[in-house]
Amino acid sequence: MIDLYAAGTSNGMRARIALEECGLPYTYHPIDLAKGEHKTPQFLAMNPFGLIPVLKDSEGPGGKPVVLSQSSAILLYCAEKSGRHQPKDPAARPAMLQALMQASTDVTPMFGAVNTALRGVKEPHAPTVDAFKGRLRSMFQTWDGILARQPYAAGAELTVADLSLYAGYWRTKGALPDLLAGMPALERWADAMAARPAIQRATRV
Ligand SMILES: N[C@@H](CCC(=O)N[C@@H](CS)C(=O)NCC(=O)O)C(=O)O
Repeated sequence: MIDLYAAGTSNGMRARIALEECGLPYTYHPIDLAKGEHKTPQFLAMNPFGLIPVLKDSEGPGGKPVVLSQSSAILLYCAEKSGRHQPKDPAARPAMLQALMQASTDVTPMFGAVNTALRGVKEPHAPTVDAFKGRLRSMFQTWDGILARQPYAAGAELTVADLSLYAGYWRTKGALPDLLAGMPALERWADAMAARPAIQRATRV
């Protein structure tokens, strides 16, 4: 049995997309961040950093229970458990890891920086907001160029890197759609991702 404790953020969505795309049955436990449900003693016992998402699997490797945080760790865990969304050819794995890390550790935190600078403070500092927005837009522009040359984030096949990137794209599209204007290849890729039944189930929040 798998339980996912998450919210409708980019990192939370990454974990949810992972479970849906990997076809792993799970129970979703929405965590209300505004109410501080991620700071309760019960939650901190699962993740002492007090951050979502957290996955609990009662039947991990060797039949042993697993408690796992970090959305990209959850993504890779689901891919390994299901055998899905990792390149068959080991030679394609470095490109997958590179694309995965860019999406997870560059795009999503930069979205978080924009969000914090824009909405997390009483009086947003316009030059800071613009600088973070510029960096985020530039990352998506680079992805637009990459996706104009190849169908998926890491090359010819859909991998966990696409699932990670889509979580960041989905969150940005919802909050800052103007930032993604004029990126036709990225949009084509995102439309194809959004049409996937597993993605539709995950993003139905
Ligand atoms: N690197 C972590 C980041 C987790 C994270 O920052 N989670 C956010 C939501 S996207 C959170 O729980 N924020 C609540 C808080 O900061 O109090 C991951 O990929 O899971």
